[in-house]
Amino acid sequence: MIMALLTPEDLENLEKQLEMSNETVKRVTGSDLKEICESLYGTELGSQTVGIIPITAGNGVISNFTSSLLYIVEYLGLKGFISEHPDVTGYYEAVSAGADIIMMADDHIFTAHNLRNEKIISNHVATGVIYAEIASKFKEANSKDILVIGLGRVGFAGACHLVNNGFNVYACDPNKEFLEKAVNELGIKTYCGDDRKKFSMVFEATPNADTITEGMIEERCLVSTPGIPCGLPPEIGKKYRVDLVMEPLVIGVASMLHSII
Ligand code: PYL
Ligand code: MG
Repeated sequence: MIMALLTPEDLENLEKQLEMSNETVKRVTGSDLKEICESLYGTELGSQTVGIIPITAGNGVISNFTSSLLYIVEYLGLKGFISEHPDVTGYYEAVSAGADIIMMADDHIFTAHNLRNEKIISNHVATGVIYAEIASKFKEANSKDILVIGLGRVGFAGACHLVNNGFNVYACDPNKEFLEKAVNELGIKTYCGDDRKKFSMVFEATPNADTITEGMIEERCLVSTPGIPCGLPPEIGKKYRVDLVMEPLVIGVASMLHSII
């Protein structure tokens, strides 16, 4: 199953996208991204060096992917470098140069591996967990009910995290097998369009637009999504008091790094 791949356009103005989403996170949850990651994983980033390796497999290198990772690593206060060579040669180079953490991605897995403590994480798990966590910390929520849209690798990881943290998870996915797996393994409740139930917290993890409809959301609502394109139609965002936390890479990478320190 080919996962949705980032495009160079998705990664443009990363600093602006990060500033905007971090400001929203702080306003709607009371904590900023760093505080949320620190309390979520119980870790603080130190002065580790991250070796970033371009990978030519599959669709090949995304022009600004590794440079975006270097920006994020340094934004988070770590040291980083991009290996001169890609693939195996780059891996050998980065480890030999003393990298503490290796980051690299093919078309299926984007991983961060801490060579010092052996911890390893994938972007889809770390992203699902952090975006679900952000949705669940909405200060103005008046119940533990939370809607998860999309139960693929990212959505399932987020739903699992929310169930483990005692939230009433309602979820939907057009793929019946994904839905059944989540019901059987996580005990989530299924949500379908003709339910009258409305939510003030929504975690959306699909590669589709317009997955969020008026019938799903309270008048005041937080939508947290790594999904590209955005699942929230702009007219609905304007018509109701909806806050949106959405950003293509930084939030997911911050979660990855905090999870393996
Ligand atoms: C990690 C992102 C989040 C969403 N989709 C994932 C994606 O686009 N993965 C592909 C990343 C390919 C990177 C390429 C390079 O430049 O090294 N192999
Ligand atoms: Mg992200």
